[in-house]
Amino acid sequence: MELFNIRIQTGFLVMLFLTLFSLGLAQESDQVTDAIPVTINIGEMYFQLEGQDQNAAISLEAGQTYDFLLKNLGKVLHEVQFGRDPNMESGTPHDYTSFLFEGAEVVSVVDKLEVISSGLIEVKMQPGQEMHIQVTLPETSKGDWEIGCFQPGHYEAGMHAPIIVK
Ligand SMILES: [Cu+2]
Repeated sequence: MELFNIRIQTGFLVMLFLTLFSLGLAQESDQVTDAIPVTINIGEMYFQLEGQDQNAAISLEAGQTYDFLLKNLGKVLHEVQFGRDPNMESGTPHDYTSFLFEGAEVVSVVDKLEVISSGLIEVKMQPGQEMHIQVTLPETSKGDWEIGCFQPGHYEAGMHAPIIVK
């Protein structure tokens, strides 16, 4: 099974820390303690916050640090992208053309593996997988965005939700 599949923004890792460390240590880091936790459940064909409808809008604040916990509760592989303006060149939506975390330091944590990257394009998640994405939203990120899945047919089937950054 594919454990961890992340595409980052710039095509290279500005800082690559493939560090094994205990979950206890991870929870003591500033990134986690200062961050606002946001759990996003993922399934066919939705993104859903606790207490909200499927694919309901997600409100965030620029300058704030978030610890997104992504959970694939579905039965199939899903993709997670935070961005806007899907590329329609091929006639069907294929990846966003701009990305919410562009230029931001993104800490991706899966089990005991932590990767620090500049920006983030997509994450692929197998059924049952969970991961954390810790990021401070840039002040320049104010506006309307989306979270979406570009596995074949999923975006068209409605697998995207608005993200409003204030
Ligand atoms: Cu999907």
